[in-house]
Amino acid sequence: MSETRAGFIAVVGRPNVGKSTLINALVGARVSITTPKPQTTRHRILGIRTEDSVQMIFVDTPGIHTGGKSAMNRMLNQTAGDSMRDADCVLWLVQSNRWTDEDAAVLERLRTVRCPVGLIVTKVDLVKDKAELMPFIAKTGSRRAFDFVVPLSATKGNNLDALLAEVTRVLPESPLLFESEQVTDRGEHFRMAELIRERLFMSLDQELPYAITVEIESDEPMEDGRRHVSAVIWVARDSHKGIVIGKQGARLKQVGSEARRAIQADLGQGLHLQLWCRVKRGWADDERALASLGFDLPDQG
Ligand SMILES: Nc1nc2c(ncn2[C@@H]2O[C@H](COP(=O)(O)OP(=O)(O)OP(=O)(O)O)[C@@H](O)[C@H]2O)c(=O)[nH]1
Ligand SMILES: [Mg+2]
Repeated sequence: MSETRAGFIAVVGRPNVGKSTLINALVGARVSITTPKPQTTRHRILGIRTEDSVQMIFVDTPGIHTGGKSAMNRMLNQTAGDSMRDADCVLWLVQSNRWTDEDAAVLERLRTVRCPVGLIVTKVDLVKDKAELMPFIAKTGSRRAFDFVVPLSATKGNNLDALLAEVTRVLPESPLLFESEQVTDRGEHFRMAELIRERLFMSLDQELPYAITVEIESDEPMEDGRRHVSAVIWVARDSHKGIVIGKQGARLKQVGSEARRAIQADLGQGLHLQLWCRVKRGWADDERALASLGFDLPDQG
């Protein structure tokens, strides 16, 4: 019998460094939503890549951040921390030539990690003169001991092979843990809700209310073969409802049609999508409300 390797690779870093984009590129499927805005990812999401005898189970995590004191902020940071603790390997992402206090906070969290840690310098395509990257990579690489350092661009696909080779090297011998065709652990309704939230985040500018979550309320087959899906966009304040709905419902309508197209592409099936916006006051500050909306609350110890 041939030897197989498999393991969990936690992908961590401050918000917006490119964690989800990298995992999607490595898995070759859009398993996690991405936007130009920080705090896009809110859950632990697996992206699975299987090649012959090696299975890499990438764990997407919420960006570790310092601002924000709500129950949701605590939950996001804790989810990221737990994923690191349970991993066989950790990839710490830092954006090219950009070091912030939040990166320093993540570095602090890495102190207790005992498994192999790789430093991944992301978005190298944004630096025109590559010589300018060298001092940054050297400086960041000296901040702790790393098992490997890989600068790459997920959007351009540069140097992903180097990362895959390093991860393969450090993964433990293990039977494969998922079916080889499976690319994520998340089901259809989760992905639908995420695609709606992605379109909403893209549509909202600076006025973005972070306390938005989406819940699939019903999903019924229609006579014409399509599916009828009804989803609720939960906001935390009355004033946010107007922002989400937009002038004469324009934003909700546009988000609805963009999300419908994205979901149809994911499902490969026609869809009728109905969106509602409702207020659940202060849900992001309330752990019970978070749990009822499908957030996995960390153990309280
Ligand atoms: N130019 C460039 N942009 C990138 C690259 N990787 C990611 N981005 C962009 O960076 C932004 C953030 O990417 P995400 O993948 O959502 O970042 P994240 O770390 O998952 O963010 P959170 O989920 O909020 O913690 C998006 O606009 C991406 O398109 C890259 O290699 N090059
Ligand atoms: Mg993300």
